[in-house]
Amino acid sequence: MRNFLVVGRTGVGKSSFINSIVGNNVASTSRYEACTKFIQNYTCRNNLGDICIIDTPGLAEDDIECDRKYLEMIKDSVDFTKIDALIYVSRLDETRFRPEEKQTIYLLTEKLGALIWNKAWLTFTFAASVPKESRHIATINRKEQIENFVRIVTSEYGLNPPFQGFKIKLRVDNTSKTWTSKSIPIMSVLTKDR
Ligand SMILES: Nc1nc2c(ncn2[C@@H]2O[C@H](COP(=O)(O)OP(=O)(O)OP(=O)(O)O)[C@@H](O)[C@H]2O)c(=O)[nH]1
Ligand SMILES: [Mg+2]
Repeated sequence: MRNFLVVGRTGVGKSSFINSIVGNNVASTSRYEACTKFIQNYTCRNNLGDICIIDTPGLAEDDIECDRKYLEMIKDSVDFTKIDALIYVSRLDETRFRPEEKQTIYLLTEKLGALIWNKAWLTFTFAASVPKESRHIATINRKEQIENFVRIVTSEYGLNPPFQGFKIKLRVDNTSKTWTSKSIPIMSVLTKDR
């Protein structure tokens, strides 16, 4: 069984991403308000393997104390020695590197420790909201923004060797059944031994 911890700002599509993987609407989602308030585990079994995927409350929802409370909840209920990857979710269709995103990366590092980024994957959601012709460049730009910032923050926390970048990058659109990143079945990525 491989275990994944899904984190990111509120509304970026963490729960929707989990629903896409599990194939059912197991996790509640909301268009208009911050939705997930507790840590929730979802298991998924199919012929490609078993996974457990952990949904978490979105960060940068309200004030920083609310984020710290959510991160304490994650720390208390997740066994980090059993986590195969931290899946950091962000929207592909944003162009500016927002202060909320920076705050989220800061707080994740402060509360969960810089080492967590060594086993981090990056998932971009809302990919279909970016015109097809600009999707590739948008992916490169957003990935660099995020990776550069993670590198800066983790170096402040003394991560050595420095952050090497995300191990796996996925680009998806949760409203469409076809994965935009080369239509790779997501389960094959999540269950593959690496
Ligand atoms: N177009 C599009 N909409 C999406 C995508 N992913 C999620 N959404 C929509 O965005 C809204 C928020 O999605 P959620 O899955 O609830 O987001 P979340 O990150 O779990 O939010 P919190 O639980 O508040 O942290 C919902 O209306 C989803 O239908 C996507 O890839 N493309
Ligand atoms: Mg959610």
